[in-house]
Amino acid sequence: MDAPVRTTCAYCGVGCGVLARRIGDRALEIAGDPQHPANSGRLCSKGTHLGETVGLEGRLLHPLIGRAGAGKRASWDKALGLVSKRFADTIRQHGPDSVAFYVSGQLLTEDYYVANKLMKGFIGSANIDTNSRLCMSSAVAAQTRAFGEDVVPASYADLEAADLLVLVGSNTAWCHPVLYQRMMAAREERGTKLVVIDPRRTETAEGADLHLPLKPGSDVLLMNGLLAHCAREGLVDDSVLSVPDGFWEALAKGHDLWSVAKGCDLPPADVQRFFDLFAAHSRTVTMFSQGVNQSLRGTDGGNAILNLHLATGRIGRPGASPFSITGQPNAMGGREVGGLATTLAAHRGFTPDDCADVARFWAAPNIASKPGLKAVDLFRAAGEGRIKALWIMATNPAVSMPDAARVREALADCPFVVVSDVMAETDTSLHAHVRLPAAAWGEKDGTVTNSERRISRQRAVLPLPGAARPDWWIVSEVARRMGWGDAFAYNHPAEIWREHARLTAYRNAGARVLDLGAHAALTNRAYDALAPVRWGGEPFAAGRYPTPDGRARLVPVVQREADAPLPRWPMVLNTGRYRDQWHTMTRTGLSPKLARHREEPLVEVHPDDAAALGVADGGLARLATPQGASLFRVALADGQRRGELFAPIHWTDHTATGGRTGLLPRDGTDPHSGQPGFKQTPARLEPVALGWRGFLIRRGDAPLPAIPWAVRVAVPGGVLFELAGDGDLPEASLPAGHRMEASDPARGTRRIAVLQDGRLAAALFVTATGELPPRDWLVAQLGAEHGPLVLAGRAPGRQESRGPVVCACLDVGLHTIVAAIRSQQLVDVPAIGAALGAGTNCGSCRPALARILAGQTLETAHG
Ligand SMILES: Nc1nc2c(c(=O)[nH]1)N[C@H]1C(S)=C(S)[C@@H](COP(=O)(O)OP(=O)(O)OC[C@H]3O[C@@H](n4cnc5c(=O)[nH]c(N)nc54)[C@H](O)[C@@H]3O)O[C@H]1N2
Ligand SMILES: Nc1nc2c(c(=O)[nH]1)N[C@H]1C(S)=C(S)[C@@H](COP(=O)(O)OP(=O)(O)OC[C@H]3O[C@@H](n4cnc5c(=O)[nH]c(N)nc54)[C@H](O)[C@@H]3O)O[C@H]1N2
Ligand code: SF4
Ligand SMILES: [Mo]
Repeated sequence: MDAPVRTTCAYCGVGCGVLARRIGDRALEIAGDPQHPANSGRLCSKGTHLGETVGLEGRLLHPLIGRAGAGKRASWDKALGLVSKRFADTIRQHGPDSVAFYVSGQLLTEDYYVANKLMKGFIGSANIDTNSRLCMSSAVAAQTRAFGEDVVPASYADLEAADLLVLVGSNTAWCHPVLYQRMMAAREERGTKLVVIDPRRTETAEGADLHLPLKPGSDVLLMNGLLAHCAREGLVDDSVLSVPDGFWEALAKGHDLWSVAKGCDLPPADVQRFFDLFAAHSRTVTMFSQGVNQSLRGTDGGNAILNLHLATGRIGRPGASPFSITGQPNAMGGREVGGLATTLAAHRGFTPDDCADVARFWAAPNIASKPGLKAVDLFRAAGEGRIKALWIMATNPAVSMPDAARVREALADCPFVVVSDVMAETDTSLHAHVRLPAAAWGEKDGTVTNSERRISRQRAVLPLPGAARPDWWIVSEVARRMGWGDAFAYNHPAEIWREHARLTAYRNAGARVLDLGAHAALTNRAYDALAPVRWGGEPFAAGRYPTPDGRARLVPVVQREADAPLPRWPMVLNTGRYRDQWHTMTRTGLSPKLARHREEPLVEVHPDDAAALGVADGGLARLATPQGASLFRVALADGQRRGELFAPIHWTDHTATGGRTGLLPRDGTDPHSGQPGFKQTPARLEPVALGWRGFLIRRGDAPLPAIPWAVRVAVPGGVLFELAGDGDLPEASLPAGHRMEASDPARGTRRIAVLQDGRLAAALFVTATGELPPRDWLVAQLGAEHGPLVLAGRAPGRQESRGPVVCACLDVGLHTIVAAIRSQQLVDVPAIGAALGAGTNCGSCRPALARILAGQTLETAHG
């Protein structure tokens, strides 16, 4: 058996260390790396099930030329030749600003560095932006305004040393689960207080000492109110800060407790409790994420938090820091190399000195001299014909950009689109003239930087399949063919790493915190063996900041009024993530275990709103915004505020006919950062009644049936489609074989099973008004010998359904858990673990178990 390889998780910005052992051709055994400082051996559900996502199904294994459908396999030489020729021709005819790259926080630092160097130093435009624009750019802008450089001051150890944790717009329990576990462990030990600020009562909020379900977009007011309170209480010291004239006078106005509570739509007593907790605990970490960033006031929201920490001295000390947490595995590395259109490279901007330095270092013939187009503007420019050649790497903008239908039109109209991806068919690659097969997680080799600035190696465990190649290689080969071979003559990622390290140190002399000079001479062996290492240390411990006068700056920010509700769009749509899916599901969607947590895209709505609108729990509804509309399954959620809806971002054309959240958000952006305000879009919800509902399961794969509601769910050995429609059944999705049928016209029920060689190959069950059996048993029968009895849809004899899966690792369902709590009188999460195993592996479901327990306790108390 192969020895395990030390690498890092493919997913979130926690950056957990993973031990991956190859077992057979394309299979991996996954464990948390006990030596990695981010996770000390822990993994969440997504990390735990990485092994289920490394198969070759759906992979892009060869370059393809021609738009989807007409895509023809081509050699690398031909594909690279075409890409370089079309880019060179376009630049010659229309200038460097007529081309663009749109890249991703899921590239490795080496990939990112090479792409940035090609665009900004050689093509001569800064039209390279990244999906981090949709994710981190408001935090980047806020930190740059306050500190003079985009530096995250905090470390994970601060979360454990704090006495008070304030989570603002972060569903940590689902989105950064291992950090959440670390926080919970520290809390157990030292009684850390936890405040969660989020309009929704998430599982994160459920575990908190105080949850403030504020009015969406009112974070600036709340944080300003807290700072005004601190000023009144004598808790601020601005003697070492740079403070604009009139800062405190302006803050003193309109920030009394009552005005703040009213403006945030919160009970004044809760706001007071928050203020008192903050005043009482100087070791405070305020962690903020997309609830702050993805707002039309995201940069101001970030600065309101930074002001608070700077003015109360809660920064640069153990357990006291603001903490903008990153989303993607290498969002931070992308910022370091300069992958945003608004930075040049290595934390430098576009001053003449910066441009001259970087040009000299790269021996660059065409250094960019001004910022390029930010993501939303970039796709707008493509739609208007100003971008004529576009290369998209490791991101799926046809789904993840706001107003995605407009983005699709722009892609369709763009004369030349290149997509580098690991999957053959994504909603974006459908529009590509050239598709380039990239090496995937487990095959690629390089570095990533996590939320606490810790650089870790990702290492290859599996061989490159087909013609797949690392992204840095692909970009370098294009650069070479465009005539810049000398500057892109890389043979190993270590060469790129050393160059990046040298650039960060080049003419730095303490001007920028980012200085990787110590790595400039790393040998290839040392690079291969590189242990996780943090850059920057505790950068602000001495109170010096990378600003001209060495002082951090308080930035005056005011709460902008919310837009008046639009008459036809009375509700507000909030969007975000599910615990067990990653973005557009191109990888996590392959895992049957991960599919179990939330199989379908739900729109969550407050029960009172649902009653008023006439939408029923479990029914379908049409969610519409001025940008578009899509069907969703309705879930009543009393953790939603009245008037607000929540929908997940994960489903695509490939995975569902409904649930298409990407089509809905408006493309307005924050004025400082250009980050879209994904969390607040005017919307409305209407009930939809369809004639029948059902499901289809089959061995192997099949295209998504083209009916109003069809959702693809990965199951072992095949696929499950959840269905609803009006007209004909999607019988074309059934494979050939021996068909057996049963129907009950009174209920409008039809059941079809298909046998191949006596074994169950597929089943289609639909009903107009009746019940459908749980899917588990039938799924487990795929490939088993059966006769007509299989049409019963359940095992002979009475069988309890285990209900929706709560613990994905040990496959434990809600009904099983509730039954055990009642019959065995289980009183806490460890007791559930001891009885059923649930929550004992990765631990991601522990917040859900706590919630179920609380519900049971409530029921007992009431009845
Ligand atoms: N399971 C999973 N984990 C992930 C990802 C994934 O796809 N799946 N993606 C990763 C990435 S790239 C990112 S960026 C992170 C994102 O991690 P998070 O930011 O934690 O996730 P989101 O669900 O986008 O949004 C967080 C919360 O912001 C709240 N919110 C909405 N509006 C407001 C507001 O006005 N004020 C406040 N205070 N809160 C508000 C939402 O209700 C939501 O609960 O997750 C990372 N981790
Ligand atoms: N409505 C709404 N929209 C959002 C958000 C939201 O909260 N609400 N969040 C935004 C945020 S924070 C983010 S980060 C984005 C994420 O959105 P995207 O970046 O569009 O989502 P992913 O599905 O992660 O896309 C990554 C793509 O890269 C491919 N890929 C994976 N590994 C590699 C590799 O090594 N090389 C190459 N070349 N390709 C690879 C995958 O197959 C996939 O197609 O979504 C944004 N969009
Ligand atoms: S918390 Fe989960 S998804 Fe994030 S890096 Fe760790 S294992 Fe991966
Ligand atoms: Mo993100």
